[in-house]
Amino acid sequence: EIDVPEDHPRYESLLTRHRIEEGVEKGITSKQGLIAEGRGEAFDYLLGEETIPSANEAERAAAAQLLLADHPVLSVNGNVAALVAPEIVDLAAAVDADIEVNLFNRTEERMKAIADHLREHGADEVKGLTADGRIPNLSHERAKVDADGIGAADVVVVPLEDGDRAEALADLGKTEIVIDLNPLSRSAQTAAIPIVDNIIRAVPNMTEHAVDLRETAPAELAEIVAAFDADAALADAEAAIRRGEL
Ligand code: PTJ
Repeated sequence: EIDVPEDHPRYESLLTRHRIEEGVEKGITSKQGLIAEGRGEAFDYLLGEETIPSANEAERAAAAQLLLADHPVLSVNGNVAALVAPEIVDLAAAVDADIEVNLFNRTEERMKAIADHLREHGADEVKGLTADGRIPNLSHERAKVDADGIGAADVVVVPLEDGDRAEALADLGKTEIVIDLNPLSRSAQTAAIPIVDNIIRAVPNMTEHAVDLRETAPAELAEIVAAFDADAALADAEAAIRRGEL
């Protein structure tokens, strides 16, 4: 389906780009999603297109936080669905989380296309279409959530999220795990656990950590979460980007 030479030095980056293009063609990803992808790629290039150690720590802390949660929800938008649909399904299974489609530019067509796409990749229940809950302090379309999904969640994973929505969710008292390659974005700055890594590496690595930590006692999981320092992780990612060692 995708014609990218595997020996190309930037194989993964080209593959990602093709997936986003395909997402737009299938009505999953918004046109703005193409711009967001380009922005992400620039940061990823400067990070050496690899998971830096502080991001790996964040992914481990996020896995611990998700295992401790009473009602974790993974939020999926048009970019996330195009890039990591099967990996999101695996993570949800590993930490027993709900999956909810939650769009910045919400249209019923895209909501449905993404829910169908997730189901095709193994999700049995996809939330977001009921939209009987609201996030306060956001305009109508952007505020819609499922009352028994993100509305009732204690921990939410919001990848590639807009800053306003990330702040509004944090104001609601939800513990936020943000995946965003820009350590200076408001979403990353708002997060309890910011993960500065490409979502295509971050999600499978979170699942691996969750599988490793599955038998770990809650007190020990809580220690892993408490030992994580969000400000230090953001500063470390920013320093890595500024050094730009390639
Ligand atoms: O599908 P929708 O309607 O919900 O819209 C989704 C987008 C992503 C278009 C929307 O949320 C948006 O406009 O987001 P922003 O404000 O462009 O923010 C996206 C952030 O994600 C930016 O900081 C990018 O650097 C970052 N980003 C882009 N691609 C990746 C990424 N972070 C991690 N992995 C990526 N592959």
